[in-house]
Amino acid sequence: MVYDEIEQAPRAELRELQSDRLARTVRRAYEDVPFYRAALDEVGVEPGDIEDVTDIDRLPFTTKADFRSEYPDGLVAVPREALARLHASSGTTGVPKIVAYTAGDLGIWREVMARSLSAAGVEPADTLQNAYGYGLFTGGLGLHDGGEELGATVIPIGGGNTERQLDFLVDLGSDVLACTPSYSLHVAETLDEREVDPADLDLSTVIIGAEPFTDPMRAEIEAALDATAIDIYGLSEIIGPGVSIECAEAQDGLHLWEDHFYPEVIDPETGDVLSEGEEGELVLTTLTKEALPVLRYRTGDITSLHYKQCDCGRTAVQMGNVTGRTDDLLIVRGANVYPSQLEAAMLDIEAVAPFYRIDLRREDSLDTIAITVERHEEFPGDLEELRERLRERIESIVTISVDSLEIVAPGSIERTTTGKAKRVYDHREHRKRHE
Ligand code: DLL
Repeated sequence: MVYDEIEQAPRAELRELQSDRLARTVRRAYEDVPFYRAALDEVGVEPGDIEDVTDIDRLPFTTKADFRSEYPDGLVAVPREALARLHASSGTTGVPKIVAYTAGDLGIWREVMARSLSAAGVEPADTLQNAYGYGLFTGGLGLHDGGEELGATVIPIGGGNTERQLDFLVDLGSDVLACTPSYSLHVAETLDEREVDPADLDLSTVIIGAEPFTDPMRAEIEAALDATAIDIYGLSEIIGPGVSIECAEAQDGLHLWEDHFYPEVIDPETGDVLSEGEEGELVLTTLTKEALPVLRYRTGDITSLHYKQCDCGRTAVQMGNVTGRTDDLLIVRGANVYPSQLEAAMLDIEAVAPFYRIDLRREDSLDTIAITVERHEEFPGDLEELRERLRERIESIVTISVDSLEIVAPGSIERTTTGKAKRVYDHREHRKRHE
C-alpha cells in the first residue's frame, strides 16, 4: 500500500524537489563541514553553482576512505548537542564508519522505513518479528522504528537464538520476518528439523537484505518458508535500511526513495555517469539529512537504475537487486570471478543446497580456488555424477577451472546466525584490501 502521496508524485515534481534539496544540502555541507568545503574548493565549485540535479556531476565523490580518514566525526555537520543517536558500521580494516543522526534525521529514517515496509505489503495489523541485530548495526533499530511508525506490532527479538525465533513464529503468529537472507535459510531448515510445515504458519513475508543474494537463492528462501521474500537495501553511511525496497505488487526492482536520496550509477573505473539500465557502481547523495550530509557517495554496490512505470503506481526509480560489490571481485589466476556468478551457477542445480563456501589460497605462487557446497537432504543420487555436473555448470560460467569441488552432507557448513554471512575466505597474503 502506498504510505505517502509523494511516492506517486509526477517525476517533474520530484525533480524540482530534488534540485531544491540538493542545492540546500550542498550549501550546508560547504558551510558546516570543513572536509566538504576543501573538497568543493579543490574542484572550484561554490554552493551557488549547484541549482539543478543535472549539476550534480560537478561535485566530487565521497568514498569509504573519506569516512575512515574523517573518523570519528569529521563529516558531521552539526554540534554534538544536536545529535540524537550514533551508529557505526565496521569495515574489514577495523576503523568503523561512525554515522550520526539528529532527531529530524531519525524522523526521516522512520518515515522511509515505514514507507518501505508498507511497500513490502506490511500492514498496521501485522506482527513483525525483527531478527536483524540491534545495537550499532542499523538493521535492528531501523526496521524497529519503521515498523512502529507504520503501526505494526514489532517483536524486537534481534539476531540469533533460532529456537526462540521458531517458538515466536509459531506461538505469536508473526506475519513478517525481517532478517538477512542467509539467516532466513537457517530459520527454514530449523523449522524443517522441528517438523513444522511453513504452510501452517501465519508468516507471509520475509524482508531480506543487508547482504547480497542471487535470484536462485531467493527462490530457495521463498519455497522453504512458503512466503514472499522482499529485498530491502540500505547502508549506514546514507541512513541505514530503507534507501530502497521492492514493492509487493511487482517485486521487480527496488523503489529508491528519491525525495530523500539521489541516485546515480557510474563506471567504477572512469567515474563517468552511466545511462538508464547500464550496470555500474551506485552513487548516492543525501537530500535531507542534517547531521551527516553525504555528497555523491560511492557505495561500491553494483546495480542499475530503471525509470519505468511500475504496476504499483509508485514513480520512484527502481534499482536492480544488488548481487555484488565492486570489491567482491576475485582475481584467480588472472581471471575475474564474482562470488554471485558462482552462487547462481551452483543453485541452478537442484540437488545443491544454498550453503557453500569459497576458499582461495596461493600454493607455489599459484592461486587455487576450492568450493565446498552442501547437497540437499533428499538428494538420493550419485555424488560423483553430481560433482561433475556442478563442475561443468560452474566452468561454463567462469573461465577458470575449480581446483577442488567438494559436496558435503547437509548441515556441514557453518551457519551464520548473527550478522552478515561470510562465504568467501581469501587466504592469500598479498591480496588487495579495499576496506
Ligand atoms: O546492511 C543496512 C541494512 C540493514 C540493509 C538491514 C538492509 C536490511 P551496512 O551494515 O552499512 O548497512 O551495510 C551496507 O550492505 O553497501 C551493501 O553492500 C550491503 N547490502 C545492504 N542491503 C543489501 C541488499 C546495512 N538488499 C552494505 N542486497 C551495502 C545486497 C546489500 N547487498
